[in-house]
Amino acid sequence: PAPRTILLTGAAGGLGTLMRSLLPEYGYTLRLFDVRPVEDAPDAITADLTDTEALREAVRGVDAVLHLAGISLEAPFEKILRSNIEGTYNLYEAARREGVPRIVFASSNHVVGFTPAPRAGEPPIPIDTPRRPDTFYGLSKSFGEDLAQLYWDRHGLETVSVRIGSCFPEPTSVRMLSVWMSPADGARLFHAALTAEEVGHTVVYGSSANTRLWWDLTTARALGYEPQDDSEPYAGKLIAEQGELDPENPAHARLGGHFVNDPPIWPY
Ligand code: NAI
Ligand code: 15L
Repeated sequence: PAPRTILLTGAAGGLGTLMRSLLPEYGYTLRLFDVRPVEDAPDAITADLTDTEALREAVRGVDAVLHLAGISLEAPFEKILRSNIEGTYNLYEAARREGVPRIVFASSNHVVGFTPAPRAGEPPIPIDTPRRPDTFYGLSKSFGEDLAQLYWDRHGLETVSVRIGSCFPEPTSVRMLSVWMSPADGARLFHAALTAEEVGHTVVYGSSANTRLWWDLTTARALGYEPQDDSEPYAGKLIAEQGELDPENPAHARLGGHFVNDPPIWPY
């Protein structure tokens, strides 16, 4: 049967807020979870991913989890370890114990962030390209994908890991023209990931059907995802303001953009 009741973790965040407004149209009832209070949602569960009891209760009886909670940018390793690595483990363990059959995991393009972006005429980056995390953040998402594989192989808990590009209302950089996922396409993709049959552990890139797309959407389309949007209408204005991407600039030349060379915020 199609999943109906979904636990949405990270419900107070940017993507969580977008999905709170878009996913109910697909017929889902959302249970909300975040360490921060969720605006206008008095029933939301306010708890940390380290709170294993709260997680057990939160997942009890749901048909699936859309796991968006976590640190969404680079941060000191200790923080990433707690929220993204241990936090995601705690969620999977709660789901396994409560018999939740499927998790849709918000992975990230930063799992493969050091991969050179394809130049014009080169083929898109395949989903099985070697992982090259660009940050501790990307490394934590790589861990999440492996955790998902383990829980599928050992416990039959299914996951779709979505390596999201940039999901914001509009693209705001020239790089984002290549990696943008419109919120409406995000909801389409999460819906496909929640409802496709027999996904085992499937890894997909998450973006719209951008003219300048850098990666291959075959595995996403195989779930039934049909993107409707393209960043191209934003190209003229963004390129006029920011210039074309410079292949000599590492922050332009690799999938992860500025994540690949932002100044380290951790002490070496
Ligand atoms: P965000 O930072 O706006 O939201 C993340 C939410 O998770 C926040 O509301 C935060 O309070 C919550 N959270 C963080 N640590 C927590 C913990 N220990 N326990 C409970 N809740 C915790 O990020 P955004 O943009 O909404 O992203 C959502 C997810 O999608 C993140 O996992 C992010 O890594 C991933 N993602 C997002 C992309 C995007 O374009 N928005 C791109 C690639 C991945
Ligand atoms: C991510 O993983 C971040 O969570 C998001 O805030 C964006 O920076 C996005 O990647 C991106 O690569 O643009």
